[in-house]
Amino acid sequence: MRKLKIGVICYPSLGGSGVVATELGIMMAKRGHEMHYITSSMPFRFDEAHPNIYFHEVTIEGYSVFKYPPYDIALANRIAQVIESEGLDLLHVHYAMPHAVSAALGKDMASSDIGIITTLHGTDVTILGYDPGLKNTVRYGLNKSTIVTAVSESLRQETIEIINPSIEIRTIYNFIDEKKYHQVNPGTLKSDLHIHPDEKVVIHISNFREVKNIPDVIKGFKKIRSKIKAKLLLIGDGPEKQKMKVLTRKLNIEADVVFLGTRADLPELLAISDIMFHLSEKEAFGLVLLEALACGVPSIGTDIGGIPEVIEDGVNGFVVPFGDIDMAAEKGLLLLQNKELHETFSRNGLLTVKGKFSSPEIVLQYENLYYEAAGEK
Ligand code: GMT
Repeated sequence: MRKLKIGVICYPSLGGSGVVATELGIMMAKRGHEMHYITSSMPFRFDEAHPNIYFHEVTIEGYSVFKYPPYDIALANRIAQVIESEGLDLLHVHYAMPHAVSAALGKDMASSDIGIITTLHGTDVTILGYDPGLKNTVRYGLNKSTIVTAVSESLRQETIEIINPSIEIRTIYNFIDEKKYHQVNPGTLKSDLHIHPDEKVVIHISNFREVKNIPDVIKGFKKIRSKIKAKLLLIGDGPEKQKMKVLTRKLNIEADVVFLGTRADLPELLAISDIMFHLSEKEAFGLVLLEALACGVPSIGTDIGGIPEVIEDGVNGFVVPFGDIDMAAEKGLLLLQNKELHETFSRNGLLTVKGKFSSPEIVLQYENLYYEAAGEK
């Protein structure tokens, strides 16, 4: 089939939706499609040149008449320009707000009839969809799309319940780059971090926002630490970080909690970790859970959103009720103290990634949608 020209709109900075948008773009570009990113800055994975990937910057002047510079309108304007200058076949929008609305507007400005695919990632529905000031706009963006996808079945259902769009929503799971996320040799990393070879390691990776519920991670770890020697690695950065540092001091476990900030060596950090704690209050998918599975690390996650679709309870990890710190610690200890069970879960996790979340399969699902949105199916 002919190769397509696809305009991609996403948040280019670190974040799960940006990771998925850029990984998908890299894989599509390798399949010969032209990927045109229309974003406020260069997406973070594109620091090295990739053939077939182009960047069209959205800029906006801060005129004094604007209380808020209208980024959404500037984005629509740039989308219209790129539709015309590059002869795009379709747009793929990641995260509905404001991208789906800007895409619809840009398409209209260009008097174009190209298809728009909108992929919902999570809080664009599970937080913004509940906001009366935005709900109609989210619904409008979805109804103006040609195809809408959600990254989990749970998000698909919640979108129907909350937004009630007139368009069908299809589930396409997230994926990871298996060439990056697999079991690697961490070298001397464990000792470099001053962790004794006999100490167990619990890891949590997130953007340190309130929905990640990091206090439960720290409190659950404290319960584990009261039974065995262990360290908690907290990876990432965000608004809750300072409060979490205060909490570890208050709980008197600061010697065993290591804040490492944002790191590029996640496969190595996962290689020295025994389990992941991911006890979110909201989570449409949980990309880090998939990264952990691919590196052989079982997770303890909450029964929230799409988490139970990634963690198969009692098979590749454990799912516990949200807020149940005792059970999170208990399940964590079960894995940390039972080598055979840990090995079984770790093996099962690798099979989950190969089966349900295989990147070639998922990229094909998106490619089929691309042809459908371009009117070629
Ligand atoms: O919705 C967000 O909080 C931001 C978004 C992002 O850009 O990282 O995260 C969501 O999308 C990820 C990729 O699809 C999912 O893995 C995350 O579960 C989801 N976050 C939430 O639902 C809180």
